[in-house]
Amino acid sequence: MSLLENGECRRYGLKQSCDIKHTSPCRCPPNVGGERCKYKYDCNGNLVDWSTPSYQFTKNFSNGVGRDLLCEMDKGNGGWIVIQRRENGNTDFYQNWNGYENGFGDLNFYLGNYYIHEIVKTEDYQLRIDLLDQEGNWAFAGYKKFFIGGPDTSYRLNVSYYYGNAGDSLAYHNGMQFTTYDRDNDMAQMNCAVNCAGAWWYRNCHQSNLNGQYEINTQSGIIWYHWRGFDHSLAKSTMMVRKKIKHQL
Ligand SMILES: [Ca+2]
Repeated sequence: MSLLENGECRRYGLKQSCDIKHTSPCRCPPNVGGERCKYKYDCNGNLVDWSTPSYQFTKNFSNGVGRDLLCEMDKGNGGWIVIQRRENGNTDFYQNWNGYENGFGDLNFYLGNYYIHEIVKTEDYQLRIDLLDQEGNWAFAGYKKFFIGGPDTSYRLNVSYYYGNAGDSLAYHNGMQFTTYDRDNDMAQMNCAVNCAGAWWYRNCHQSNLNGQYEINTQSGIIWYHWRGFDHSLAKSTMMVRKKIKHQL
């Protein structure tokens, strides 16, 4: 809890604990000092009651497509748009460039690089990744800066300012373009998407492979190296983005 300081959100005049120094002030921790905060932010940046549950909403994108998005309100103080989710092995994540650009899936899904870029292109978004291992342990990795470039950059990854308890298995991928089995943008001689049975911002392959194969305990699995190594395929994964709230001090 060292990241948290007691303070008052000047912008809204709310007396509550805020993470003043490190992330987005005025986002209330769900439970501090035995008292629940009264408010948290939703995915539109509105302050809502702390008990507001996760919800779906429709966002219209500049290509004319309306997509249903999931707003996660329970994890990390809420207000997160889910961009990737693995819950079970029922969805094929070994998809081609077009699949990863436009998205696929339902319960298990990838929102699509085009849409992720459209959401985060203002470059004031953060990323949170929640992971469940095969023994039922949870861990998370947060990044205070998360951005992917547009199609002309092959959705190049720009991620930094890690925090969390899962370890930083994305730093190795920072600056890389996206690779699928039919489009090789990685630095290895072979195609890492083929070699690791997924699609990711591969470098000379990976330290994380969250679009890998379900229940395959090798580098082709759902891997977050700094937490469970290369031979433990994770049972669940959720990737979420949230717009930073500018505070006024
Ligand atoms: Ca290659």
